[in-house]
Amino acid sequence: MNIPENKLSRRSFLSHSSKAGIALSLAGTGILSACSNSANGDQKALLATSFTQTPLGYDFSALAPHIDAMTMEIHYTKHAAGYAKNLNDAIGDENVDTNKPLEEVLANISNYTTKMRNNGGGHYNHELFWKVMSPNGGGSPAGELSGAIDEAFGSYDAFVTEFETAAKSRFGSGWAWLVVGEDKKLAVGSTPNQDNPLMDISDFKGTPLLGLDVWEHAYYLNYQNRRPDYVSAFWNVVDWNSVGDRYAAAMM
Ligand code: MN3
Repeated sequence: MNIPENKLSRRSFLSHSSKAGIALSLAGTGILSACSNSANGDQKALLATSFTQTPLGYDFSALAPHIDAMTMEIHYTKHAAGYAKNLNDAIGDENVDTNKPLEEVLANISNYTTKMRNNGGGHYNHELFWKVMSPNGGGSPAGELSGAIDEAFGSYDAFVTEFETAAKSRFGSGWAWLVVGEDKKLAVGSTPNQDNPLMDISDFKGTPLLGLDVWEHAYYLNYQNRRPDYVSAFWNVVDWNSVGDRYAAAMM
């Protein structure tokens, strides 16, 4: 493989592709697997989500006191497991090729049923949520992500304020997001229900780096009606290494 030519062609390809479609297009054409031994392929694979639940990388109690053990257990084993099960029913009913990543379905979700939209979104959103949290989380972003946050929002504190506003002001159930937009710049927004920024029907689009579940089931046992307290506590468990890795992959 001629490395410089490969990099050049990838760059040219990426510059003409939508962010949300990159990993999908690569996976779908076999380019991703062809480059599976390269750092580029490994990084892109970070943004691909499977159709089944990934085991949690930590104990249900590991995020306490910020997110309590019972909330985590019910959230993972009941709510998220339900989305995964219903998604698998839907992919059978609607003949989805599961050799392609879930992201490809989400990017074309207008062609599928409401069941696919709700459960495909629900599964993707939770898989991301578990990955961007860690018992060793907290602190603040480093490296290129830190610089990009400063550039997009003015400062880390300004980003936090904007993200918290998105999370607190989402009426009813939904998610707050940090994404890389099609312009390669960071943006904050929110989506209703189990929609997400990968979906073609979404008003807010991009490649998700960080997502916060603001459905009541995510916080009610510990925080009751105090969503703002839950949103503030979230920063103590954010895994900025994971978010930074996603940023690097999304910018390729
Ligand atoms: Mn949830």
